Amino acid sequence: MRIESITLRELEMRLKAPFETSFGVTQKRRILLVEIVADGVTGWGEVTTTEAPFYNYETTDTAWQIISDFIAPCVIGKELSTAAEVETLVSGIRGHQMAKAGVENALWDIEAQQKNLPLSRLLGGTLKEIACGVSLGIRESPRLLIEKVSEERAKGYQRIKLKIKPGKDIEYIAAVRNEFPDIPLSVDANSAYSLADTDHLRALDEFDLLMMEQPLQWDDIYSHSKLQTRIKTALCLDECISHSRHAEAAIELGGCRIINVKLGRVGGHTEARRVHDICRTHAIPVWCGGMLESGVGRAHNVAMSTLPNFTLPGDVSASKRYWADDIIEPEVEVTPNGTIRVPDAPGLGYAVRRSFVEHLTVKKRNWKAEVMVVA
Ligand code: OSB
Ligand code: MG
Repeated sequence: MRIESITLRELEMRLKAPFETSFGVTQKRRILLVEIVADGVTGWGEVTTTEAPFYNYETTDTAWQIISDFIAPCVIGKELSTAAEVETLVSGIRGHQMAKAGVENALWDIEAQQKNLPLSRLLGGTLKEIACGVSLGIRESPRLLIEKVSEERAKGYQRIKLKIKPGKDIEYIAAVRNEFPDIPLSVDANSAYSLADTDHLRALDEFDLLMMEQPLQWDDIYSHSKLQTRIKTALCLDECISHSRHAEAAIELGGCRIINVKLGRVGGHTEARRVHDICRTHAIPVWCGGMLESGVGRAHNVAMSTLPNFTLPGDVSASKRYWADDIIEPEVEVTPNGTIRVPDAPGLGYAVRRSFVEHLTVKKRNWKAEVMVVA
């Protein structure tokens, strides 16, 4: 595939409801989409950065800059035989996985269309339906949280993940567990605690949680390995895992028993598959995390979640939970059993609503390859 054109857009999209984590409240999303044309075929990728550097160090603005000044110029006009090959073109850029993933994933969409395969199949996915859970933001009271959990359970979601932070943890989890004694339940602290809180975190052991996600510092695998020896609940790493070498280190150190794979956080489908494979070799289950994505990112998550070691319900849920109108059609829908049916059309398997995307676009930049003159 010869990369003929790259278009970077920033979209402004408003979540239906504010989402609160230990690092803050989000409602207005600034989403970057990457549209690439190669050999006349169009592919789409999403940059899954947050607006501020509170999840990891990337932001919507840093990704715009890294793609504009470094990634697009070194990719435009290049000839690749597979999407995975783009990795070598951008390997000199340290970090900035989310910026790289937006570009790489658009190329995977193109490769799948060129090979007339659904992206899930091209990636090696086998599942026809994926299991869905939901991630619930922090609420004002345990009572309001219980109401939200009931609502999501009624829709069929198979696992409920509750965001926690100091002061909004034990009391909330105890209340939900008391109301729903048997549901699969997990918590996500987004790095709001430290090892000094070990006794406090151990108090969560009694609630039979499926896992505790990323309680400690965002870049500290070693402290998680110490915590894991001191609590019974399985730790799951999210923020700490930026690539497959981190996954290997975390597993060897005993820093987690489960890994959350996010396409953006690890740099795209190629590296996500490596993380998946390493975990599979070590019998560490994985699941697909979410970053409040638009339909484009969501569709990529659906494809990735079909790989065989995605054995736990992910945070990939219906478009309607986030957006009044999503930018893809059909929108991502969840069955009454709490699953998403994997599309079987070539590529992403969902169509991008181009005129709606244009309507939401607040900023746009394009790169075009020089026209090749055939003598
Ligand atoms: O830690 O999984 C996280 C959203 C933004 C940043 C980090 C996280 C999240 C979520 C939301 O949990 C998951 C979703 O997209 O529903
Ligand atoms: Mg998380």
